[in-house]
Amino acid sequence: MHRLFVAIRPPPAIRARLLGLMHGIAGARWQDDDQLHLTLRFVGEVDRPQADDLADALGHIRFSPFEIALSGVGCFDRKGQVHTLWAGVQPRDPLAQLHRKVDRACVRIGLPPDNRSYLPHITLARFGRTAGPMEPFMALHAALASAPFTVDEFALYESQPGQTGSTYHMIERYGVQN
Ligand code: 2AM
Repeated sequence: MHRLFVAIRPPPAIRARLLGLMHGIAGARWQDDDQLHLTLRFVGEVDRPQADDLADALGHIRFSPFEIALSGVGCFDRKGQVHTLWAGVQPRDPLAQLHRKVDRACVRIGLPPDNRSYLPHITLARFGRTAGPMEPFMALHAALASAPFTVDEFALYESQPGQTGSTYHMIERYGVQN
């Protein structure tokens, strides 16, 4: 089985900016450069034929290039415990549109639709039980902003669990086609 997701890889200057933020929270497992991405659609475990079908279906997606920029930081928590720290992006609309197109491609090949609300983000760190206080970091970076960057491609990735977090391998890249 293959654990897949569809994501946008931020350009080097944006990744460098994010890597520069990564300090100041005890217990944070900061992402490294290779791991930085903005998920459009988490696919989950699929078998080889489904992975091939999905790779094909994604090739039929048409979209126009658009611009986004970093915008603020946020957390995901479960039962009052933060597990993910992320950087936000704006505007979210063109990402939500692309998310829907990717979701339709998934449905077309027989996967269930993703009915969860889509909140585009770039994960910066993950936490176990021992997360230090987040407030100073959140306050410092609440107004995080960047120059806009163009999104003109996305890619299908495979996630492989490892001892220092997951390793992501690009399977296929999809550009803007007119
Ligand atoms: P996260 O960074 O917020 O955890 C690969 O795992 C990518 O798919 C990550 O960006 C992850 O988001 C995202 N993702 C979305 N839903 C997921 C799920 N149910 N399990 C694992 N990853 C998920």
